[in-house]
Amino acid sequence: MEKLVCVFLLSLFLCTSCETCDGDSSQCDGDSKEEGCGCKVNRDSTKYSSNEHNEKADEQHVNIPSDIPRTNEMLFIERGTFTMGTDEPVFPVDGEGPARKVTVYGFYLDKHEVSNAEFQRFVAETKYVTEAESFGNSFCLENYVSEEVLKNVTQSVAAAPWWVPINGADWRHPNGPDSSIKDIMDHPVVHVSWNDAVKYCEWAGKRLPTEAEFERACKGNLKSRLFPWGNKEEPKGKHWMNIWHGKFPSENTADDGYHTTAPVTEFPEQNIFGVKNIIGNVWEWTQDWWETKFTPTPKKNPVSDTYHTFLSDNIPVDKAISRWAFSIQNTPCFFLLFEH
Ligand SMILES: [Ca+2]
Ligand SMILES: [Ca+2]
Repeated sequence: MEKLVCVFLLSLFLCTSCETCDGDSSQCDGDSKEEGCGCKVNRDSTKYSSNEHNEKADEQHVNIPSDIPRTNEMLFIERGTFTMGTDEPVFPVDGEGPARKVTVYGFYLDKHEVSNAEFQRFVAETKYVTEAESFGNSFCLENYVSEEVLKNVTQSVAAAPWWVPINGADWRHPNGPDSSIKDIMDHPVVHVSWNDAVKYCEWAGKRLPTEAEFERACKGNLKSRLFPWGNKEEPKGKHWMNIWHGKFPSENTADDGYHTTAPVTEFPEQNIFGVKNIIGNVWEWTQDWWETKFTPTPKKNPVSDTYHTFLSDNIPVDKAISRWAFSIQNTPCFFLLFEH
C-alpha cells in the first residue's frame, strides 16, 4: 500500500500529519520523533504567545478581504525515483554531489506557497508571535526599504551588503516598519523562520517536506530538464516564474511584472503535478537539516539531520541542476525574503 504523507508548501516550507504515517500515530507521540513521519519538526520549537504588538496587528488584519480565495489546496505527488544531486557540482563543498538515486513515496503537497492571508488565519487563531517579531528585526533588501528607515541602519552583511537588518521588519511589515501587507494578502508570507514554519505546519496538521520530497515535486516526471516544465525559461515568450530580472542588486527590470513577490496564484502550473511557484517567488523551507556528505547508494525517503536546509529554487537555466542539488546552511532563524 502506498504511503501517504500530507505535505504542503509554504513560502519556505511544507508539512505532514502524524496520523497519516503508515497508519501508526504512536511513533509521533512525546519525544519519539522519527524521520519519515515528519515529527522531527518539533525540535527547538518556540511557543505560542501573545503580546500587545501582536494583538494590535491582529485587529488590523483579522478581516481578510472576501476577494482573497483560500489557497490551501493540496496536490498528490505520486511515488517516484529520480536522480538527486549531480556528479558535476558547481559548489562541491555544499554537498551537491554525488548523483544518487532517490525514491520518494507518494505524498500531498500544497499547490501554492503559504500566503499572508493563510498565515494570518494561523496567527489570528493561535496568537503566534514569529521569531522576527520576538527579535524585533529582520533582514531586508535595502532597495525596498524607505529612505527614512535606512537612515537608522548602521550594519549590513559583509558578504551581501544589500541585506540590511531593519528594526520592525517582520511578516506584517515585509520592507520595514512603514510597510504593510494590507494590499498583498495573496502574496507569500515572508520573514518566516524555520521554527515559525514548523508551528504553522503543526497548526495546519501537516509538516515540512523533506528536501527529497521537494525535489521530487519540483522535477515532476521529467528528467534532465532545466526547469520543472522543460528547458525554455519562457516558453512561447510567457513568464512562468517570478525572479529577479536585471543586474542584481542594482537593477530590477521586473520583466515578469513583479519587483518583489507575486501572488501565490500567479503564473502557470509549473509541471505535471500542478504546483505553482515551486521555483521562483520565494524560497521554501524543508524539514531536512543541512548535510554535505552523501554516497551514491540509492535511498528511500532520505532525511538529513545536521542543519536546517532551505532551497534556493530560483536558480535559472544552466544552474538548474545545481539548484536541485543546491541548498544553504542556515540556522532556524534565517528569515525568508524574496528570491533574486
Ligand atoms: Ca520579478
Ligand atoms: Ca517558490
